[in-house]
Amino acid sequence: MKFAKSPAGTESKNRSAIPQPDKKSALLLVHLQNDFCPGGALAVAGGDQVIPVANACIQFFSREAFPIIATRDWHPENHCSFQAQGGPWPPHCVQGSRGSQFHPDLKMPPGTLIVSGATNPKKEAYSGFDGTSLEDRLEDVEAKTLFVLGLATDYCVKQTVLDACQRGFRVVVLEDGVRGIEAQPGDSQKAIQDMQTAGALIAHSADLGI
Ligand code: VGL
Ligand code: ZN
Repeated sequence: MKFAKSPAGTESKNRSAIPQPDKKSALLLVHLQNDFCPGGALAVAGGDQVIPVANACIQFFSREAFPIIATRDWHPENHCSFQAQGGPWPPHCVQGSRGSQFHPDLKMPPGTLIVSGATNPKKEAYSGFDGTSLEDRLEDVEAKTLFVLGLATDYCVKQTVLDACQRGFRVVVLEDGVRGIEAQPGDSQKAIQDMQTAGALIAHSADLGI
């Protein structure tokens, strides 16, 4: 296995051995949808800033023909997480709406596997594994290592990463490719720590030579 050099000053716990993508890797893009970007219904500050990072990773994985999977938050209009139903969130990512579409600058190649989540009106599901075919898709492509980026750090990225760690995947979170909702200041940093504690490696896209 090759190891990437970290840029000076970025070394920290778990940063010592960032694996490089190989054919047993998958790129997992979490919720790069309009509603989580500025102007969207549940906008994450700087959410659109992860799109260039995603595109660089996509280019790398496509060139090598390594698998790319995009999850999308895909709610029915009466989803229990919406305030009208007593939930915490404004309506967002309603199936088929403009807000539910992937960000227009995202260069998603043909062949990207799309996994839709949180489709049951009665159940919130932050993890991409919850009630979806994500684990089967990852088995199909024989992925062992997941490179994860997307929105939002403190909800769906975190839960997806924790579930992936629990399922035995090696997980690399690309820190420059995630942004959080920050319902409470510090939530994103705490989420990064929780993911690291669960065994995820925290890296920067530059660590991959991307
Ligand atoms: C998300 C809140 C509600 C997320 C989705 O993608 O992190 N957060 N729905
Ligand atoms: Zn949602």
